Amino acid sequence: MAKTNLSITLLAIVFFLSACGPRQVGPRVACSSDRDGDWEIYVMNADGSGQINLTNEPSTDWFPACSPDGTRIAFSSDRDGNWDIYVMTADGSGVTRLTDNEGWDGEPSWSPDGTRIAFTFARDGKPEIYVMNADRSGLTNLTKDPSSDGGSSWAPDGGSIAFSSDRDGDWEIYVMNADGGGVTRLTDAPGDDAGPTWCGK
Ligand SMILES: [Ca+2]
Ligand SMILES: [Ca+2]
Ligand SMILES: [Ca+2]
Ligand SMILES: [Ca+2]
Repeated sequence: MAKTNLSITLLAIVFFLSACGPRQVGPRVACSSDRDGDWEIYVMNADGSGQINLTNEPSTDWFPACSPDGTRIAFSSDRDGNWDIYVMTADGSGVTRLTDNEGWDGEPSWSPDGTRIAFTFARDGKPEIYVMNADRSGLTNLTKDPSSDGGSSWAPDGGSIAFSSDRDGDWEIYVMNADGGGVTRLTDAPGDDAGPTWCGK
């Protein structure tokens, strides 16, 4: 009887703890915040509830990008003394470093099928758009242009990538094939144009 009571008590504790924990309701929002004194990646429910610090690490953690299926989050961090791209599962576990180089790596963007990540890599102060497989293999420079290129955003059909570049003297929006070919300038405005993102499917 004592054993049965203990089991019931344990079950009640587990139920209580699960009921009190953050509840996930539908798609969540990931963001960066320095509310605890340094930048971290947070996630929250779409109504702002259940905010969780996923990185909880004293370095700067920025640029969260959720994989299309919501199971992984790519981000950029200087935790190893240099800005690199990392990926973790959506609960903050299993952090894996994907890049390991002297340059600045940031702004990750997932391919729609979740197999590749485009990002900005500034090797010698000359940012380029690179792509790699999500297992860090197959690193490829897509832009190979002496000007600054950054802010990549993968098209919903996976076939092209929008980005911004100052190659004509000021920042404009461009689109290229996912292999770096077929570069087309979309804007030609005198001011700076940046931060492209795709709307719709
Ligand atoms: Ca941090
Ligand atoms: Ca780096
Ligand atoms: Ca460049
Ligand atoms: Ca412009």
